[in-house]
Amino acid sequence: MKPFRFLHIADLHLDANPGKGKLHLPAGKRVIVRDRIKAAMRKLPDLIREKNLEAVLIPGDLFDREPTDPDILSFTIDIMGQVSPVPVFLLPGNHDSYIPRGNYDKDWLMIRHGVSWPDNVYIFNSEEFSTVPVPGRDDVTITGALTPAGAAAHRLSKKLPVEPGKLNILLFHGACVDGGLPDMPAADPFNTAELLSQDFDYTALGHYHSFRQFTDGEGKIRAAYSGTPWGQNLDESGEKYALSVELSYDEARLEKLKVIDYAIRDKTLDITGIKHRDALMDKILETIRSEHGKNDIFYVRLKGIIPPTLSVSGMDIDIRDECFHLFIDDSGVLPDYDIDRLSTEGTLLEKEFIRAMKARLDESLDKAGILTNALYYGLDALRGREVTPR
Ligand SMILES: [Mn+2]
Repeated sequence: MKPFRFLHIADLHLDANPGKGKLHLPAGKRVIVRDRIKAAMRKLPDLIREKNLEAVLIPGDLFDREPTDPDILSFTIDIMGQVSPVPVFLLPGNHDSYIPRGNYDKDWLMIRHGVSWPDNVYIFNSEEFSTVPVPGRDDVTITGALTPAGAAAHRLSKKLPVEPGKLNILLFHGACVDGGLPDMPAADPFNTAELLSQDFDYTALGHYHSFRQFTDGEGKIRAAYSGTPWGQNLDESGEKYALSVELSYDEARLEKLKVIDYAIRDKTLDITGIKHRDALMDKILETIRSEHGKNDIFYVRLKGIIPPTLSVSGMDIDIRDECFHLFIDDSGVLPDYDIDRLSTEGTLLEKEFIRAMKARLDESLDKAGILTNALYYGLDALRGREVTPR
């Protein structure tokens, strides 16, 4: 039998607001990241042709939200049409549920926007598992079901039917609850044993945003999370992929495809011993250069003890030739105040403040972390330093 080759791409989260929150991406740069994601989308049809892929499998969260910006929706529909005649199997996720008058309501889209999903796109629209053939490949089936709203039972604890003598693939948007993955209970829970007890040759998983593969007792890859193909938030740092899968009865061969031209880099830097801003700047630039992605977004977490003369907040580093964006998180640094000495030789106010705070620390040891921070905030303020949250 000829192997079946397909693209597994999940959790694209189109129409999200990239860089919001901790990355502090300004509006102008967010537009650029959105454009980079669109450019990656535009390249997909050619990539699929070049790699001779026979189908596209999207197990959920193609869009970040409902309602989606109509222009992004129209753009996405256009791209999926360009993939034709290659079929696209689309499973709505927990971010882009199948709802009446929503992204996947074909009739409504036609009435509302005058565009709708092309014929090569098959959308799973029932909470019951259903199985469909792949056009042109009557030896391959695709099974899928919508993520039920609210807390769900372990639906993979029951064995789902497969068609003997065919390659059977499951699309599933759900949370693997064992194996040290982050707790994301908002979609169908399952555990590794339930997943591997199924008779599917491959399960294309969506929901988690990092790549992970599941191998059975014989060392055969039986399922994978492709992860999101592009990071948009701090918890999506590092390399991201879509998967090119070549599936036969004997094996699933996965190839990680980088489809985006940037990554989010989450770096921690111990700056103990750094004496002034110039040296700190060098150290940060050195970190950026060690990765050297001109389009990359850097989040640099500083930690350690710094001299009281060094104030990190408000520091402006020229990164034009280095990377796309840099945010410095200095919440992990402590100024090297000699508390003992200040408590006897500081200004009258410093001495009084340290005495009062130490008394509180002695009384409430359970709040030592908060009170120590308060002590440092107070000293920062008394010395005219900018007070930034730690
Ligand atoms: Mn999800």
